[in-house]
Amino acid sequence: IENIESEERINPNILITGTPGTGKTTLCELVAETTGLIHIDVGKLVKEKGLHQGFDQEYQSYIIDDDKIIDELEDKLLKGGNIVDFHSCEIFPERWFDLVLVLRTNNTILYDRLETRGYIQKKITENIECEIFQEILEEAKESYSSEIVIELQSNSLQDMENNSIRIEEWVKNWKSNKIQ
Ligand code: DAT
Repeated sequence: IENIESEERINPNILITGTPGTGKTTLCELVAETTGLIHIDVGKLVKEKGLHQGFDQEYQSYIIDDDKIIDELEDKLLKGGNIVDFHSCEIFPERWFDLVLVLRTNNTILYDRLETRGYIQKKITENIECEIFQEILEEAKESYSSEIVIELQSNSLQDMENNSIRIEEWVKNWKSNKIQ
């Protein structure tokens, strides 16, 4: 597949981004089931396929390799039909995505989720600050056209359900607009 542009894709690509713990993976799995979009968990791929330049002991996280990630995903994304899950959004080419959703979670709720996950204090603090300063939302607004960037609350299971239904509707509309 060479150079299939957004207009030529039959299925859309969605990016779900947000601070770790906001619920990206859980939401993506749900949406993948209801829409048939393929869930790409970039964090998992970084680990499994070694798309990094080593592990940062201090921050307890991988130093990601942007170029390796892009190379790994390019063919799939050009084809369309993916829901991509990653805590950063500026590394991807803008043309890949038709919709960019930024999940947001209340600080105390997020704190509990990260603590349950067993993160070290430094990593919890770093991520809570990232959420307070809405770093990922700003990053998304800087990296993509404002019409396709949407902020979604992800505090409760009800939020998750609502978000999933909303995305499912969006995918249906996107596809029917293609056919017309
Ligand atoms: P992420 O992929 O953004 O790191 P996750 O999907 O792994 O986040 O979710 C982290 C934890 O929080 C996990 O135990 C599921 C739970 N969770 C996610 N979204 C939620 C929501 N909207 N309401 C309640 N719990 C949620």
